Amino acid sequence: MPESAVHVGSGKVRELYALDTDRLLLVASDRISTFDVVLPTEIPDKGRVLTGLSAFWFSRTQHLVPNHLLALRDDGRGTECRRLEMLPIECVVRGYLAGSGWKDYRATRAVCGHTLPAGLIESQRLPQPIFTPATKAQSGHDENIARDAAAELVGRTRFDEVERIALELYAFVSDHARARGIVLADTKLEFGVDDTGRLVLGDEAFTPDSSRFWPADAYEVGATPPSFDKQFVRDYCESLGWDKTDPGPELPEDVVTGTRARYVEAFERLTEMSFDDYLTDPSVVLT
Ligand code: Q0Z
Repeated sequence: MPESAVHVGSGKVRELYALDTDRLLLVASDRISTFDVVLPTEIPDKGRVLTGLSAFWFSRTQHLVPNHLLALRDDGRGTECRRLEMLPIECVVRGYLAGSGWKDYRATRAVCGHTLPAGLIESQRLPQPIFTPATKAQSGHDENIARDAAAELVGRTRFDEVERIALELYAFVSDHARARGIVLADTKLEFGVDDTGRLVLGDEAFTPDSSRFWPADAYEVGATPPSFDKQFVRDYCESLGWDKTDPGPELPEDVVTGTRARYVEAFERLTEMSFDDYLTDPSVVLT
C-alpha cells in the first residue's frame, strides 16, 4: 500500500483508505464474524474471495448500472474505487423470506410496507422479489424502514431509480447463481451518486458477507437453510454453548479448512474460474 493511503474507516471485517480526493481503497481482511461477533481466528483468503466476487459482479452488471470499481490491487484483496456521495440507505432485495424479513412478516404479515400473502413459511420463495430498504445504523443492527421513509431520505425520484436498479441486479445475479446451484436468498446493496449526479453501485456487491447464499440442494421451505459459507463456523459455535458475546471462540483447524473450502467453492461456482488463477492475476475476474 502506498505511503499516501490514509485510513478513513473500519468495518467489522474491512478497512477503508483514502488514496486521493477522488479515490478510495477498500481492503477485505480474512476476519470472519458470526452472530455479529468477529472471531479471533481468520479464514485464509476469505478477503480475496470476497474482493474477487465483488469485482466479478461489478464487471458483469455494467450493462445495468455503473459502479465504483477502478482497479483491483495485485494482492487480490484491495479494490480501488471512485469516491461517491453514498445514499443514506441500505438497499436490500429479498427473494426469499429469511432473517429480519421473516421476523417482520411473522409479526405484521408485511415487510417494509410490502403486504405479503398470508400463510408464508420460513425461507419460502416470495411471489416476486421485494425491495426492503434499511437505515444505516452507526452501531448495532440496520433497521428496516418503510418505503415512504426511505423515499424521504433520498428523494422520490432517486428512490424509484434505486428500487428499479436493485431489483434488476437481484434478478440478474440470482438467475446466474441459481443456474450454478446457489440460491441468493437476499442481498444488501449500497449506492452512491457521482459528481455528475449519476447513480453508481458502490461498496461490495453480491458477496457472502452482503448476501444470504444457500446451497440449492439443501434448500427446504419451512427450515433455516444452512449458510453456504459460514455453516461450519455456526455449527461449531453452537456445539460449544458459547453465549454469543464478545470475545468469540478460536476455531479449530478443520473448521478453518472446511470454511475456506466453502468460500473458494462459492467463488469457483459463481465465476466459473479457478481461484488459483485469481491469486495469480486478480484481473481475470474483470475479463
Ligand atoms: C463505503 C465501509 C469499509 C468501513 C464509505 N465508493 C465509495 N465512496 C464513498 N464512500 C464509500 C465508498 Cl465504497 C464507503 N463504506 C463502507 C467500507 C470499511 C466502511 F471497507 N463507507
